Amino acid sequence: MNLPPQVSDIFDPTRWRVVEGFDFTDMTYHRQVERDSDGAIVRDLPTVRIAFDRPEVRNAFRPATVDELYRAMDHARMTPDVATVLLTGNGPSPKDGGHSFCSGGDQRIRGRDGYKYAEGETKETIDPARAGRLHILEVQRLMRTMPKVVIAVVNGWAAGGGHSLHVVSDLTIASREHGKFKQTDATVGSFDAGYGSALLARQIGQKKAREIFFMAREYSAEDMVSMGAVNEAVAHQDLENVALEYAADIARQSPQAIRMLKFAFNLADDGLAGQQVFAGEATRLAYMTDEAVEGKEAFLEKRDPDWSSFPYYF
Ligand code: S0N
Repeated sequence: MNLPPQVSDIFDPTRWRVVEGFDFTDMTYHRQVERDSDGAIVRDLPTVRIAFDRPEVRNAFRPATVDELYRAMDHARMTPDVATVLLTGNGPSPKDGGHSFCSGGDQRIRGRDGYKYAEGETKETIDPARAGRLHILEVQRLMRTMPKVVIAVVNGWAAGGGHSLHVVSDLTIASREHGKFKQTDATVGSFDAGYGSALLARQIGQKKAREIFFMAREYSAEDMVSMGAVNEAVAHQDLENVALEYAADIARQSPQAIRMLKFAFNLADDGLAGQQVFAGEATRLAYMTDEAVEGKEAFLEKRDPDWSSFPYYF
């Protein structure tokens, strides 16, 4: 049986294959599969698993991590038969057994000048085109605007920028034993003043969101469920199974309905950018109508469009 390597304590290799074509060092990227009794892959299923793979630093992200996360997420966005992305963390840590989803920006390589250096890189050697990019925000926007459901599967610490990634996910499921939440941005002098804080306040209310950011306290998965920030706290061993049950329920719905609903949920909070995403999908649907085809064909045939068979009111 040709199974992918074990990457976490709750990863079931029989359910996944490695997505080919990526040479990742900081992330893993798997596609859910169905196998026959001999272990041969019968077919792909509509869920992918994207995971931080730096458990020795609580899955902190450095620039290379964010690049890989973006590439995997964008590949999932563009794969037509993928409905759901599980975002999670591998582990536990080989050093101390600690469990982590993601602990945010790697503090060892954060420059005073706002740059995030790769290991061995300096202000003098950094590619100017890459300098000063806080590009985890690009990942957040991709997760927010992609027409797929992103589920944060919080298997351990969600801290700092890792906490923000769970906030921006469509749904969150957390390990009852190991899921821990702590917004440490202000402790280390950083602040996610976008989705990480403002969207959190929309989700759970201003007072609780301010408490989480201003005091950097630790919260359990069940605390977060009671605040409405997490959908469900489940036994650690069951976490990925429950996530896959969520994904199976999502895959039973109409893809078009899911994307219209996701964009509708985002619209008011995302302002004109949210309207643009929703409207883009509405325009794509409108292009499929006879009315839109009449407009296009009239132009190509150099005649006036004939709208007479298209009502102003249904
Ligand atoms: C997660 C915490 C609470 C876990 O505590 P615990 O279990 O006691 O473990 P530790 O012993 O502390 O950690 C184990 C080892 O892991 C290393 N480590 C942990 N987190 C990081 C990290 N973020 N960066 C580098 N190393 C990390 C520890 O040092 C330790 O290593 P050893 O064994 O060698 O001693 C606890 O670990 C904790 O509080 N971690 C720090 C959390 C944090 O403050 N994260 C950064 C917060 N800020 C951001 O994430 C920036 C956000 C961001 O990136 C952003 C936001 C908006 C706009 C742009 C950006 C951007 O910068 O791109």
